[in-house]
Amino acid sequence: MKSLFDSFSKLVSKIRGLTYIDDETLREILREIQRALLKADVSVEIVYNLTKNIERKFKKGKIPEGISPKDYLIYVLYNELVELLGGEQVPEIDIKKRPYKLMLVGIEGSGKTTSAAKLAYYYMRYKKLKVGLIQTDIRRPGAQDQLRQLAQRIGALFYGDPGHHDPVKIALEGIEFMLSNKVDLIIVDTAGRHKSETDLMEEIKTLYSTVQPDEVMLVIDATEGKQAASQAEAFAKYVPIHSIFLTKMDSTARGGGALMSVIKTGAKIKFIGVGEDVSEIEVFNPRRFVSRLLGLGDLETLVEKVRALEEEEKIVQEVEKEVEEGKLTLLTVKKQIETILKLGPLSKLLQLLPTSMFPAQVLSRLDEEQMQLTQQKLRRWLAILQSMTLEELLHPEILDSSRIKRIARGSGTSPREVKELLQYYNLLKRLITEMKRSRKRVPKSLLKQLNANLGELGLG
Ligand SMILES: Nc1nc2c(ncn2[C@@H]2O[C@H](COP(=O)(O)OP(=O)(O)O)[C@@H](O)[C@H]2O)c(=O)[nH]1
Ligand SMILES: [Mg+2]
Repeated sequence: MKSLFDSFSKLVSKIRGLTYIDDETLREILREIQRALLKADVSVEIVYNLTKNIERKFKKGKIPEGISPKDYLIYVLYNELVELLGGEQVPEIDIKKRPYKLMLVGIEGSGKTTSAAKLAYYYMRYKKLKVGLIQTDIRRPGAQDQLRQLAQRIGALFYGDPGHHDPVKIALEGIEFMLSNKVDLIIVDTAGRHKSETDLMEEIKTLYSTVQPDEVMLVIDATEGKQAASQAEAFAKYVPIHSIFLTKMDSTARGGGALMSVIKTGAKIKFIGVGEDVSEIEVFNPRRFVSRLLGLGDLETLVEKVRALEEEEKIVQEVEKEVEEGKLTLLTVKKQIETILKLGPLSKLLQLLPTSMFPAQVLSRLDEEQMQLTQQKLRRWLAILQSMTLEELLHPEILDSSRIKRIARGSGTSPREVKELLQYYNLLKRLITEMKRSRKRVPKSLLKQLNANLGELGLG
């Protein structure tokens, strides 16, 4: 895994060091991305599609103002990698049902027994659950002792029996034992070796119907690289696979390929193993993983910023369109305020406002303190707008005094404030109509009125 991290962080510093990005440098960067991924055993098809997408999105995408092309390229790369690794969604880790039965399956040596202990450790330590471990593997010499000792180390309950010749009996007795001990989470470890694959799969199937687990987690060794997917597919033929635990991400360069191939089958990776110790378990979070992969502490900030700016661009266009058509609804005002609040004072905010809300000459005089006041005011206005129904947002003329009272109550403001917002909105609409009619400058008288209004907000 290290080498993938190394090559990507090198790549990112290289992009950051570029003075410009032309077709030639872009091609070179894309080639390097390909090399890094192929080295990590990512399939040729995935690599090809990924770099094609990056190229297309970088060339076609409108780079938001205030973002440099190289930052935008990093952003596109980040987005594509996150997508490949399962998207924004973080796997559901919390256990809702008590007791919850989790059964681990996988071939011998994949890391089942180690991962069983890691899971117990994780849920005990971070979710404060009472956890029990059951060892049904009677084939691998030492498997019973291995899990017993691990359980002892972390303080989990254990059930197993080295003298037994029937895994199903161990499972039944084990569950009985865990239930009488009021365990929240029961983890059942299974064997991974048999005379033949069919024998193994038959045993797992029988155990599955005996244990009736709430979740079957397949344990796969990341050193398998892109072959990992075929294991997931093979097991899925016999038992439902609800989630994946990918082990040995620390000890292989092929982790990237393993991750991506497994995700492509539609399986959900929940945890990764990053070392031999019981504590070396991580929840698999695509965004966090990619941030680390690209070696950027400030990546999330960059991503948030580009996203907010893209969102802003959409709203600016919406406002412009409504202005163009001579109408402006409160719904758009609401979206605008939401975006402004999200972006904070660092952004294009100051240029966004004058397009419809505040005259530029007022805003150019805004200082820190006034900015704070504006934000406070906008937050209260947003609360008001959030208390309105869609119909009210689209047709503010229906707002009578009883509706205004309701909205004020719902937003924790006063009817006076609601009216103030409506006044402001009406003024804005007039301003827009005037601008449209005159196609010239805003009439002085109107501007004066607006300024006075803003003065009350601490903006004048
Ligand atoms: N480096 C590393 N080794 C691991 C990890 N998980 C398991 N192992 C090792 O893989 C080997 C097989 O593990 P084991 O749990 O016995 O596999 P099982 O046969 O599926 O039960 C052991 O030497 C473990 O220490 C991991 O995340 N990282
Ligand atoms: Mg084992």
